[in-house]
Amino acid sequence: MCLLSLYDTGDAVMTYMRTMIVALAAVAAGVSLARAQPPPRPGTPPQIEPDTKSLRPPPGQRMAAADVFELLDVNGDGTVSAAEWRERKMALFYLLDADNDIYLERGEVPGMSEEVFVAADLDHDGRLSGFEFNQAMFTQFETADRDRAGTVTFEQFEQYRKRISGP
Ligand SMILES: [Ca+2]
Ligand SMILES: [Ca+2]
Ligand SMILES: [Ca+2]
Repeated sequence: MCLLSLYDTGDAVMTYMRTMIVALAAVAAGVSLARAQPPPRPGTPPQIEPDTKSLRPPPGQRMAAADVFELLDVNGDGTVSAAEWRERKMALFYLLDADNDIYLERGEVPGMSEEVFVAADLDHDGRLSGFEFNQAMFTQFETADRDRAGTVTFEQFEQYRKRISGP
């Protein structure tokens, strides 16, 4: 009797352990399934809101710094924070891409020095993809926030814009 109940208990523990192992295996399988999802293809810029096409200047004209700044300043407090910059900086890419081919050719960033352009052009094809733009040193918040105050003011953004799209 005593042995039997001990056996029963042991069996129950084994069943419990087996259930746990199956459950853990299922979780592990779920994790590896999630990891198997392919990463976004480099060169495919993330879709952004709002639509930048309406803000894009007519051919031959520069984008208005005030309009772009307003787009970047999500909460409308008059400065662009690092989080706002990260959220909206791809809007700059779309605005600068005048011929809408999802690449920035040399002529689309006339204010940019050759050195900065070459450094950003990771695959050396002479144009900047959305991926390259996103990764580039010149699109990092710290580059625009020159005084390291943690916010980009309109004046700083105007200077930044000139360094990319010219005076
Ligand atoms: Ca803001
Ligand atoms: Ca282009
Ligand atoms: Ca490139």
